[in-house]
Parts: sequence; C-alpha cells; structure tokens
Amino acid sequence: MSSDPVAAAPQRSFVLLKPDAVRRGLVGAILSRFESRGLKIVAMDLRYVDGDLADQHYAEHVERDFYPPLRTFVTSGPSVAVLLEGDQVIEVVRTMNGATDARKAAPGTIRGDWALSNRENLVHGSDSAESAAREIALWFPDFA
Ligand code: IDP
Repeated sequence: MSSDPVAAAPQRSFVLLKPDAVRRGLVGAILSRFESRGLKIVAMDLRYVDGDLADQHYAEHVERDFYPPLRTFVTSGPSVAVLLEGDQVIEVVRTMNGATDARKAAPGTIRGDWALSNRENLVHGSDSAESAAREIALWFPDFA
C-alpha cells in the first residue's frame, strides 16, 4: 500500500486561461498540452470575469501594487475557466505553466513559449491543495 497521500487519489486543480489566451487564439493550443499530458477536463466554461470575482479569486493580492492593473487585465475580456483532474495535477500544471514572469519562464512551458510579460502570462493554476479547494468552490461550486 502506498504511503504517499498525493499519489493515493487523482487530484483536481483550477486553471484559468486568461483574457490574453482567448484574445490571441491560444485556448485550443493550451488545452491540447494539458490533454496530451494526460490531464482530464472535468468542467469548462467561458467566463466574463467581473471585478468582484477578480477580487475574490486574487484575494491574497488585492493590496499589492500590481493588483489594480491585474484586475483591469483579468476583466478585459472573456477567460476560460477549467477544472482539470489527474495525478499530482496541481504541481504538473504549475510546471507546465512556467514561471510567473513569462520573461523568465523556461522554453517548453506555456508561458516560456508564448508569453513575454509578468502580467499577461496566459494561465493561472492553483498553487496548493488549499488554494485549489478555495478556487473550485468559487468558480465551480457544483464540483466543490
Ligand atoms: P501565479 O499566477 O504564477 O501563481 P501569482 O504570484 O499568484 O503568480 O500572481 C498572480 C498573477 O498576478 C500572475 O499570474 C500575474 O498575472 C500577476 N502578477 C504577479 N506578479 C506581478 C508583478 O510583479 N507585476 C505584474 N503582474 C504580476
């Protein structure tokens, strides 16, 4: 029997394809990477994120200097909200997304291949099991 709690059950992560991904027509390409890796789309929805939802999603950042322009950006057009499932999906998605500052993201990552900004960096992925639970409850309450 495995003693690794992470490996014991498929995990879920909340992923947001931000407005730049939709605007630039990269939704299919990004989803294709996740699917090709073996991650499963459990739920997906095109969302017009309003200021309230942005504030709740980024609750830990609302006091930061970078938040006002980030809020403007995430509300600037439709995003695609995705619930992904798979073995260690939270860490796998974070690795596939690449560094937050896309200018420093490694080639082969989503940000490292297709973005060049520390704000408009195409994707969000939950950063921990606790964040995933909070974000899934916020974005996909039927799956919480
Ligand atoms: P993450 O998306 O890689 O988890 P976080 O630190 O949680 O990174 O930041 C959330 C989002 O806020 C980033 O994805 C990016 O869009 C934006 N952001 C973070 N730091 C900066 C910054 O220094 N300048 C501008 N935008 C930032």
